[in-house]
Amino acid sequence: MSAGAIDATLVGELSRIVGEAHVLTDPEITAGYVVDWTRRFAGSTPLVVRPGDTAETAAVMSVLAAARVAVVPQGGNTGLVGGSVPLGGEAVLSMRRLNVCEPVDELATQVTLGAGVTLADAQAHVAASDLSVGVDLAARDSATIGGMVATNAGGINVLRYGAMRAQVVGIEAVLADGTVVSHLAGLEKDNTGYDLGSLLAGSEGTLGIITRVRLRLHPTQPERATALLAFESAADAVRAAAALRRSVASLHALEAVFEGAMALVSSHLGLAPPVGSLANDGAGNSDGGAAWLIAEAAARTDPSDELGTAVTELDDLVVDAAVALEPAARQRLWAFRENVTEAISAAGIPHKLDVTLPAARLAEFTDGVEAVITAVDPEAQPLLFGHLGDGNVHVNVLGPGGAEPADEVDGAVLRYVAEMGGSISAEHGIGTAKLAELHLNRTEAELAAFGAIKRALDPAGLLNPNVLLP
Ligand code: FAD
Ligand code: 2HG
Ligand code: ZN
Repeated sequence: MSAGAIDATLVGELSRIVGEAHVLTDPEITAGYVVDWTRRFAGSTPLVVRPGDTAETAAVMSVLAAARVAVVPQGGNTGLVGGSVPLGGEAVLSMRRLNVCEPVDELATQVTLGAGVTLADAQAHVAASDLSVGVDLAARDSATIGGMVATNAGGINVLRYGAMRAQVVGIEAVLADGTVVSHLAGLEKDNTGYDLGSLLAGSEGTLGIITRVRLRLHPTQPERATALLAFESAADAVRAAAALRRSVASLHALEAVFEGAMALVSSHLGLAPPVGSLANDGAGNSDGGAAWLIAEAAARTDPSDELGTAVTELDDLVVDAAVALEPAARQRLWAFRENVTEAISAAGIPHKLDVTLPAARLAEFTDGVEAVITAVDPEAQPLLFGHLGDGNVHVNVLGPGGAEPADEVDGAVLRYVAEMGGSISAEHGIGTAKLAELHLNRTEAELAAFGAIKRALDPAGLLNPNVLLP
């Protein structure tokens, strides 16, 4: 259905809508659109179309729908579950040219952004009004607002502001047949029926093409204090995280890096962790080698006393701590968390299992998951880190020499998560990577409801057909 229907007439029709320069068919040029960020998922496409606005997106979709061409919407292509690349030979609809930042609505503290605006550009745009976007993540220079809504992205500030869905106060999208649905008034109270913004958030390109998003904004919190804390056990880190969440009202981020991931990122950066020591440093130290937490407080007035007091009250739980206030010093601490994904990618092609555990099972999980993995693939190397404040652990698994681990590792870890009452996808989505395991978290009745919604909005199944829905 996808490749066969594309001929010169169709390419001509699309070129008339978006301009010849924005219909790409040369495999050398389309190559950048078919492999995902991790390099684990690679497909092929006969066609990449790059519309410039909503009207062009709608016209392109009606042409593709009439020709029954399946489509993968793509933003920054930083997604980590294989959902943004054409694994079944689909056309790619690249949304990056929809990059208009409309003026900040200072009275409503909201802004309307094109789907292709990068998070970094959105952050810079609203910072001029002393406001900030509620979601922040390390892929900010490439990840787009449309992609972030489509995945309901989480990131480092979820414990304060919620994930992307919680930021959306209005949405505009193009449906599979080219119809535009637009609801961008951004009224905080608006009970006039189904909330399409909520439905499209987390829909991973399967229900509609997001073209514009209206986001709620938050007052900037310019005064910051950041602590890096080392622990001898995962259980101590989990207990400390719970205590910090209760005692630090200005808590802005609460992140974790476990031993294997800390060893890898330290070696990638060429720096030893500023506190605690790595068990494999050859020195035989035991002063905190199991887990590290980064706790950041942010407020309009200096939050360092609040954070400092809370850290002191952790007492014997913490083996060692460093606190930084100046941006450069804080960034030096953050480097050990923000660069983990890049360090893993430099080491090989991981399987990424992004999961949430109930607080009561978190430490048991982080202690037990290595045995679950090595029982399936004895040579696999687990690397754990994540957003501990949200109960969200990123389990990355590398095979020997950086190769992929055995495929069975994924199912084993995700079953372990489900048995503990957790979620098999905390923030990255299901994509194609976790399709086979979705049933672990969703009942047959729920999956049937998903299917009914999909058929209602995309009866021909043209939007991202290899993603999310079994
Ligand atoms: P893409 O990767 O292009 O697409 C992702 C999905 O959204 C696909 O299914 C695609 O079809 C769909 N899509 C894209 N644009 C649209 C649109 N306009 N309309 C409809 N569907 C669309 N994620 C987190 O949640 N938290 C993190 O902390 C985090 N950190 C990251 C750090 C790094 C270094 C990297 C590489 C990734 C990280 N991610 C994180 C994952 C990724 O950045 C997010 O999933 C992000 O939301 C993807 O945005 P994108 O524009 O790159 O979307
Ligand atoms: C993060 O929190 C991202 O750094 C990426 O969600 C996680 O690489 C990963 O598995
Ligand atoms: Zn994350």
